[in-house]
Amino acid sequence: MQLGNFIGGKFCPPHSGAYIDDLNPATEEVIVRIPDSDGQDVDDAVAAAKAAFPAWSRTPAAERSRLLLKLADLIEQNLEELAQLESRDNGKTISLARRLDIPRAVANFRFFGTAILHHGSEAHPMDGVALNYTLRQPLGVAGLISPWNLPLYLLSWKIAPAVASGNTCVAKPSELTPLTANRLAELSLEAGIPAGVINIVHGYGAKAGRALTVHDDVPVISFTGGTVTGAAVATNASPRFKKISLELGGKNPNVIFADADLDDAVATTIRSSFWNQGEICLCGSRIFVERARYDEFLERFIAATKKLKIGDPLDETSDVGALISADHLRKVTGYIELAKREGGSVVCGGNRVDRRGYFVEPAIITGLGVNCRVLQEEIFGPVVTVTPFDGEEEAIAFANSTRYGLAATVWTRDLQRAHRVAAAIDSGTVWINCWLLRDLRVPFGGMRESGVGREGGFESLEFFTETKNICVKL
Ligand code: TXE
Repeated sequence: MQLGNFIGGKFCPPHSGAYIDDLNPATEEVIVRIPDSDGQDVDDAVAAAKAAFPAWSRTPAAERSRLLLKLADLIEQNLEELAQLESRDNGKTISLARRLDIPRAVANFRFFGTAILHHGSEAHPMDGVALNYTLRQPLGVAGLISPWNLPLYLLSWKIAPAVASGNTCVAKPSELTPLTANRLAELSLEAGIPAGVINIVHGYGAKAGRALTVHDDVPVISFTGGTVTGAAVATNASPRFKKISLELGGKNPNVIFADADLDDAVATTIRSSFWNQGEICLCGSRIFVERARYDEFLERFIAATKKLKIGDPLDETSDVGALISADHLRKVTGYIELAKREGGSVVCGGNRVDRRGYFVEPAIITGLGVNCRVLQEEIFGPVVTVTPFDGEEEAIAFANSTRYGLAATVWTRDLQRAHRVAAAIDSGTVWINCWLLRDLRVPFGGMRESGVGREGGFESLEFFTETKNICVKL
């Protein structure tokens, strides 16, 4: 079976006639073939989006809202099918796809589909001399590049605000996980979203993705993916003075003080370490535990990790599924080997599972210093390190010892310390005694090499619009 690009409301083959195999990472079998699109296909998609822009940008917000809410309803009605597609395409467990990925895509469309109704402009009267007001206008064709780890969740995080605020878009989903993007295209037609408002071009990042980032008719790029790729996107888009948002990698610290509620800290840390096989940019991968409770935490954490069931992602009872690809499996297991060479001990898991598919046991590593590569580089798999610390100052220094700054978690029952430490950690998000709770109204993004720009809430609507100051003499 072959998928097409979704351009101007129609599914079209790529100009080159070339296709890419899309594999199921749990079985290594080809599920479908997707277009290996090039610049010509991107040109077509951008032209379709550009043609749809004048009418869509003039469509009343209430009507745009109605269509996006209809799309949200359709995603919800097809939740089970979408969860199955996501699980087969990505290797994630069906239970997580059902609980996290697809409901969050519904929430994204509902949130931005209603936020647009409440988003206004500001006026600044100049003491009877003049009146300034700020007009917000959509930018045109938005280029949206998304990764494979939360395919529909992150694609909808971009499409929903872009389109809600009156832009049209060309989305380039990851070549590793095209299935739910394709289904979203079909549902957008069913919802009645006009042809050309949402366009989807499949293919490799270096070809189709790059063509989008350098396209003269695409004034805004929203990218989520790895830091190295983010740098390439910035290099290509910046000389063209595009508006760019980059949501990149992380090496998130999880700081557990001795006074923490350890039952909760262990249970939550299991999720923050191994949900989605550790393939969530917000997963905590460096766990720091105050020395007085280090042994106790480690023992309980290892025991809980050993109870996780690794297996067929479509099995309701599986806790850990397959990694996304053979390349990624090599990367992840390479870091487990590196940990040993750096002097660490793999105290739990870390072996490839003896079955077809890209499965690796969740791994816990101890005995490494904060400057080792394993604690510095993003692994993006089910691999965490556990390190003891002494006192608040050292905890903060350890947390801040990487080039990243995406998310952090702090566990303590001391209210003042919780706030002090949260403020001192260089991170776009800090969770206190919890993980992954997200109110869609809050700004989201990373510091340092975890990214540039903030999305979420009205900030996303602002990102996808340009302000114009209009000054009227009174
Ligand atoms: O993602 P890429 P990859 C991290 C994680 C992972 C590493 C690499 O550490 O191991 O990144 O993953 C498109 N111009 N994260 O290689 O390359 C690509 O086709 C324009 C963190 O799988 O970042 C895909 O659609 N686009 C992360 C998207 O960029 C390009 C999520 C992301 O792919 C491009 C995923 C180019 N030159 C990986 N090259 C997170 N922060 O959530 C690639 N792409």
